[in-house]
Amino acid sequence: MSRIVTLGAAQLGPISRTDTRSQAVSRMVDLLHRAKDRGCTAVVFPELALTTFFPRWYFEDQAEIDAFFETEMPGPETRPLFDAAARLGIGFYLGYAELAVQDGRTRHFNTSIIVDQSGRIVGKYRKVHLPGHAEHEPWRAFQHLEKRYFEPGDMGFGAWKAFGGVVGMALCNDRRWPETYRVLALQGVELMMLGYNTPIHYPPVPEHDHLQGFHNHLCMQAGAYQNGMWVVGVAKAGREEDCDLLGQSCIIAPTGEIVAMAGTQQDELVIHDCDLDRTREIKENIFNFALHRRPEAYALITERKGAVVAD
Ligand code: CDT
Repeated sequence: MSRIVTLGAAQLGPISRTDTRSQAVSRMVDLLHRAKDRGCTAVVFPELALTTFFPRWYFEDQAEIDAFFETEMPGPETRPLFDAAARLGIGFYLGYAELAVQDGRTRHFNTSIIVDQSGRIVGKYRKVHLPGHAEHEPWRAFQHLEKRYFEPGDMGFGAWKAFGGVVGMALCNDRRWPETYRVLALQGVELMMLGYNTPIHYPPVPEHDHLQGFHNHLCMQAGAYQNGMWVVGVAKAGREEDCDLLGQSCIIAPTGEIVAMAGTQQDELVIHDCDLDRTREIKENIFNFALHRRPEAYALITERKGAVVAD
C-alpha cells in the first residue's frame, strides 16, 4: 500500500525590519506557484514568516512590539496567500505572531496554522517551548526575547486530519524536545510540520555555534525515527538584520533519513513524494507503542519538571 503526498519545504530567505507583510506574502505566493508546478499537495513555511525575527531586539514600547503581531488571520495583507492557496489547490503551514483577545485579556502567542487546499484554516497551534530570556541582556550580540514577548501555548500539541493523513504542528525550539514528537505520535500523527528561526550564534554557549546544523538535523531525525513520522522542518534562513540564521530546511522520512534538503540561504522550495504508509514500517515494528511502551515506568516525565538528583 502507499499513500503518497507530495510535500514542499518552502524556505524563506531573510526578511528585513522594513519589509511589509505584503512583500513577505508575495514571496510566499511565488513559492506556492512553484509548488503547484511541481505537483505539491501542501507546503510548509517558516516560524514567524511574515516579519523579521523581532525577538532579537529589546523594545519597551508595547505598541512597537504589537506591530509585529497579527490581530486577524487572514487579515488584509495575508488574504492573498489564502486566496492563492485556494486558487491553486495547495495547502500550507504558516507561522506568525498572534495577538488574541480571550475573555477580555490580550494574549501574545507564537502560533502556526494549517490551511487546507480550499484556503480554510483547519488547525492552530501555539508554541509550547519558548526559548531565550525575559529581560534585556545587553551583553548579548543580539537578544532572544521570546520569553518576554510571548506566553507559552495554551492548546497543547494537537493533531488534525489533513492532506490525506494525520498532521501535527510544532515550532522551532519544540523540535529539540523529545516530548513534542511523542505527544504527537500518541495521537497517530504521521506528519509533523515545523518552522524555525535558528541563529547560528548562540550567545550563552558560543562553543556550539559550529554545531547548529548538526543539532538541527539530529533532533528532527531522531524524532522522526523514534516516532515513525515524516518531519518537514523549514527555516527562515540567511543574514537577517546582522544575524545569521540557519538554513538546511529538510524533509525527513520515518526512518530518520533526510530525503530532501535546501542548499541555499534564500527562498527555496524542496519537495518530496512522502508515502504516509511508510510510517507503518516503524509504528508496526521497531516502535510499536501498544506492544512495547511501559508508561507505568515513565510517570516522572509528567510529574517532574527539572531533574532531582537521586540520593
Ligand atoms: N525560534 C527559536 O525557537 N529558536 C531557537 C534558538 C535557540 S534558543 C535561544 C531554536 O531552538 O532554534
